[in-house]
Amino acid sequence: MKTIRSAADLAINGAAPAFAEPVHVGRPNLGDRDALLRYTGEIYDRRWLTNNGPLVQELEKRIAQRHGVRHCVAMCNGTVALEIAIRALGLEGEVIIPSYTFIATAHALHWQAITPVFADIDPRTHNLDPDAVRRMITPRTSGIIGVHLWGRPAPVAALQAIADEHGLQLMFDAAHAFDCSLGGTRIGGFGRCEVLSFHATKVFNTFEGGAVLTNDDALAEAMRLMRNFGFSGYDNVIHPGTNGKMPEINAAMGLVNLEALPQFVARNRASHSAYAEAIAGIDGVSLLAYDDATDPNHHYAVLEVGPAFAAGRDALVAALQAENILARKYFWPGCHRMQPYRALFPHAGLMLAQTEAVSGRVVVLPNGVALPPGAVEAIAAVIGVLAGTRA
Ligand code: T4K
Repeated sequence: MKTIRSAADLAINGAAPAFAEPVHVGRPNLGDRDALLRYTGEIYDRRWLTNNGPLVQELEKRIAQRHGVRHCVAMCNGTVALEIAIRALGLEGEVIIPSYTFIATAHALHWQAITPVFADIDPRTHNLDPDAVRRMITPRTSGIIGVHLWGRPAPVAALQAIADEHGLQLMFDAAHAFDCSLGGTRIGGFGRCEVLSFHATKVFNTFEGGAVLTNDDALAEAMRLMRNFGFSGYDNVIHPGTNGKMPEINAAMGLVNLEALPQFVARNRASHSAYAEAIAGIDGVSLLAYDDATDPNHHYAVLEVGPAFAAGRDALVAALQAENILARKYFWPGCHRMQPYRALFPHAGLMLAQTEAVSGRVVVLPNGVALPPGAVEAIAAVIGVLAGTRA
């Protein structure tokens, strides 16, 4: 691989890119190929492909155990899991969420004619600021959806206190937080329920997939009905519903990846430390650190580009992408600046100063088991050259 020491070595200035193949942020973590093929053989032999099959049930059991909750209701993806959880909780009117999240958090509400109301974040954690949440409560507010962004738990106790005080439902979008803990407690049991995503790009994937975790028996029962058209046995529909079922092949992938999860997390942790070390001493950039009370999966390596980095965040992303390092500006520019929310709430930004500031300075760097050798060093070298701190 080329050595990057000065501006002349950069692909934006005409040099060859550092990588011939793209280096992705969301390159899937993949467990044992043969194990997946064995499960596939079993699925063929059983001729049972979906509709609450045995592999889905096994995966649900293991994920519920792992997260210390009574119920895991597996779904076809995280967005449908959010939609079903929102509906099962009876949310309506307005629901407070961060704007600094993946667009699915907002869309899952809007899709059901519920208004997402965006509250600002704490710039230190990138999660909802409880004081900002309080400011957005109106007589139409029915609930709050906290997001455990980057796998860092949202301020669950403060949000629960607000929910209790105002008679609101509280649930969490835990799409990033598989296997993450707060004060020794795994996420899954906070609020009324928590929603996981098992998308290909997540630390733990089932190709596509998701789940709702809850300790509420009645809620779990309602969501099981809702994900299967409301069927209770043959020919008997007792509840409104949709098709949110997870197929068996997805559950097979999940069982395989669950075995390999400790290796995935260990690799993430190691590359996170390597990034921190490699960029230490470069002016104007820092890697988002985790609090001591949290045990994260380290899946997202989140770089913050401050005002002292004269070249600016966007120039850095362009320089990395020219090297075939596909760093991402997650979650720029914030949901409130995307449609339909931009048109619906043209002045939302006035209440979202920290969201606008944070989304303007973040770059998510490639991570995961597919991170190629030399990537961390090459990325740090590009950052160093642009910062002007390396000759
Ligand atoms: N809530 C939150 C907070 C979320 O972050 C998400 C999903 C959800 C809810 C909804 O859960 P799901 O319904 O998705 O289960 C990606 C993912 O599609 C999305 O699942 C994820 N968040 C989001 C953070 O990232 P994009 O639009 O950035 O995807 P895309 O196609 O640009 O892929 C990302 C990178 O990964 C690319 O560089 C390509 C690479 N990649 C992707 C796939 C699918 C691979 O190398 N291999 C692959 O198979 O949204």
